Amino acid sequence: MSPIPVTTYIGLGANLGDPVASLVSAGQGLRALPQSRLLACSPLYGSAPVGPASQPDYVNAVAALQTTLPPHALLEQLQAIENEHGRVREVRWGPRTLDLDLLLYGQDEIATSSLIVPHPELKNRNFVVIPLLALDAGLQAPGLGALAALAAARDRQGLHILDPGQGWAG
Ligand code: A4P
Ligand code: MG
Repeated sequence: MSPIPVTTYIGLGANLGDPVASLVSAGQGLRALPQSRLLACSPLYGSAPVGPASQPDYVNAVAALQTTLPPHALLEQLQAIENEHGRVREVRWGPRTLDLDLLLYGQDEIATSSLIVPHPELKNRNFVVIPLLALDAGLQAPGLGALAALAAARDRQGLHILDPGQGWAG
């Protein structure tokens, strides 16, 4: 019997080189993943850096992906796309050419040494919560409840939709 497809959400972020080009190319990478179908992409957002302040603003977005890949296999695929974009892991929360985070994997809760889902910082980051809600205003996250309620408590400080922010993933 074939595995049941799961809807997952991937956070994309970049603030070095040409961040928009990196996200466009990462979107193509997501579209090409095995056992997967890219369902939708949020607008692109410009976003003030969280973490060390002496780094450029980020471009962020979220993609919805339907997949039959198990969670750790999906994470490996995301890391392969990061590596194709010259990602070098140096400073925690420091600048990067491309960061792909596995935000949600259906309603699964995962806590292993290499993968925590929902992403532990999801609820603290308007550049994740607001794009998620752009894709699904009724989205629920395990352990967090309705994201709309989280967003009500969050501001949009430092976050703006880029022009053109739609249709970037083809
Ligand atoms: N890992 C565990 N759970 C996950 C998950 N759900 N998704 C592990 C992805 N990876 C996960 O990640 C370190 C390890 O986390 C991985 O090897 C994986 O096994 P990393 O991407 O190598 O390290 P990092 O990104 O430097 O650290 P961290 O804590 O993951 O940073 P974040 O959370 O990715 O944040 N400000 C704005 N405005 N926009 C941004 O996009 N991004 C960051 C990076 C900081 N500030 C930002 C933004
Ligand atoms: Mg990361």
